[in-house]
Amino acid sequence: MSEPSIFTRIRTGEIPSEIIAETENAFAIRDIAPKAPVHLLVIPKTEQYRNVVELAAGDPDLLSEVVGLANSLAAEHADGDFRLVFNTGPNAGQTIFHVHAHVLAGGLEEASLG
Ligand code: DGP
Repeated sequence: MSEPSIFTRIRTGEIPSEIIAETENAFAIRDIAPKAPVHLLVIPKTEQYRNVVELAAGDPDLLSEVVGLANSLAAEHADGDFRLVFNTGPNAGQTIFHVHAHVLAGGLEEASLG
C-alpha cells in the first residue's frame, strides 16, 4: 500500500488546510501557490484515479460531481466564469498524482491561452 497523497492527508487533517467545500465524493481547498485571483482545487475523496483520463474512464459520475462543485465554487468565489485545468502527466506540470481540478477565476480576461 503506497503512502496517502498530500490531498488525502489534507482531507484527513494530517496536513492543515481549510476544506472550503465538500460534496459526497469530492472536496475543495485553496491552492497553496495561487496563479489567479481565485485558484481552488477540487479533488475526489478517493485517490484511486491518478488523472482525469483515468477518472473519466473509471467513474464519469464522479468527474461530473467534480465539475459541478467547481461551477458552484466559481459562483460563490467569483462571477461564475472559470477555467478548469487538469494537468495530466509530469510534462504537463502535474506534480500530485491524485486527480484534481484547478479552478481559476476572477479577472482572467487578460490570461488568454491562445
Ligand atoms: P499539479 O501541479 O497540477 O499536480 O497541482 C498541484 C497543486 O497542489 C499545485 O498547484 C500546488 C498545490 N499544493 C501542493 N501542496 C499543497 C498543500 O500542501 N496545500 C495546498 N493547499 N495546496 C498544495
